[in-house]
Formats: sequence, structure tokens, C-alpha cells
Amino acid sequence: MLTQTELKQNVAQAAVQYVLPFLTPETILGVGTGSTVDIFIDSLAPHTSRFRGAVSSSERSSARMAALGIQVFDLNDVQAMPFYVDGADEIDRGLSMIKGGGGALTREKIVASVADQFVCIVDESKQVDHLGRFPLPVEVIPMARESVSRQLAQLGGKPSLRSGIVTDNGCQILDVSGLSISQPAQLESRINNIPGVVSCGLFAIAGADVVLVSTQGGVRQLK
Ligand code: ABF
Repeated sequence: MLTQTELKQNVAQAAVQYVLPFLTPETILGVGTGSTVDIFIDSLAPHTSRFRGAVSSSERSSARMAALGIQVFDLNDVQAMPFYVDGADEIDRGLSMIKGGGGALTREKIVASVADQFVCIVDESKQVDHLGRFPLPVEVIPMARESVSRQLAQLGGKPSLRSGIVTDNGCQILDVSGLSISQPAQLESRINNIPGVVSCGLFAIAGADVVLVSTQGGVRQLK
């Protein structure tokens, strides 16, 4: 029986093998945030001569990559990336995701939007039929926290402030439980339009393009 760490190691290594054939000395990769991505970064490190560097979705990932000799670029200096590799908290059959458990949802969504292909790396525990068991993270401008909370409650959610967290963008995060997410893209758009919302952890308007799922029987590629 593989442990969750072993499952994460397998899918992180599979992701390196997935991108490796496409790398050139000019390639810049988009890199996400989280414990599975940490292992992806560690697995990528021996191959630094095969690509130019990376754009990071968090200070956490930037520090890990810099420590391993991967050059980290500012997104403003990058026009294109073939891949964005990142984890997820939940992913459904339509490859829509809930992300943001690690607090980096806004930069994750920004970097993913520039890459040609979002490669999601998850262990099988993240696959769900319907999104929403995991509380939906919503990044908010601090002065709008209560006004956004009231509007999320009107949508049927139960928002709670993630204590002690200030994001890399200087904002706060509300974790919203109790939402019934039958139409993820519509809800994402609705929440995005609440004044004071910076971004929400629904990745449905633009979901993953490819998913590598780590199972007891090996790593499976979906789509
Ligand atoms: C990141 O991956 C976050 O959006 C998400 O919270 C995290 C979960 O992945 P892991 O379980 O690997 O930490 O992209």
C-alpha cells in the first residue's frame, strides 16, 4: 500500500517525465504551490540544464527553486510558457478544480493563465464527483472582508477568515464552506464580480488541460 507521500512522489516524477521531452534551453516553466509541487520542484532540480528557469506562484515555491539552482523569473519578463504544473485541493471529472488551500490561489491563477497547458498533479484523494467538500478559498482586500462575507453568505456559503494569514499580495483569505457548486464556472464568475474579491479558488472558467493522477496502481493521465 503506497502512502500519500509515495503517491505524491510518483505523480511529481511523472510530471517531470511528462515535460522533459519538450524542454529547450529557452524554456520557462510555470510552477505552482503545495506539497506535491514541492516534490515536483525537487525532482526537476537535477534537470536545470535542460530549461532556462521558472515563473513561480508563491514565495514558498520561489525560495525552494532558488535554493535548488532553478532561476526564478518575474512574470512581467515572460511572454510564454509551455506548461504550468500545479496541484489542487479537489478536481472533478470536467477538470474543474478547487485550489488555494495553500493560500497562493491568485498567483496560481495568474501564472496558469499565461501557460499553454495546465498540468495538474494530484493523488487520487483529490478526485471528486462534485466540488465543494473542501471549503472554497476566496482572496479578499482586507477592507472588504465583511462586505464580501455578507455576499458569500447570501450565496449560501459559510465564510470564515483564515486566521493569521496575509497572502503574498497583502490580502486575506475567506474559506467558504456549505456552497453547493453545481455550476462551477458560473459560481466562479459570480464570486469574481463581488467588489473586494481578488480571486476565488474555483478554477473552472479555465480548468486543467491535463491531469496526472497518482493511484495505488500507478500514475494515470486524464485528457
Ligand atoms: C496548490 O496545491 C493549492 O492550490 C492547493 O491548495 C495545493 C494542494 O496541493 P497539495 O495537496 O499537493 O499540497 O496548488
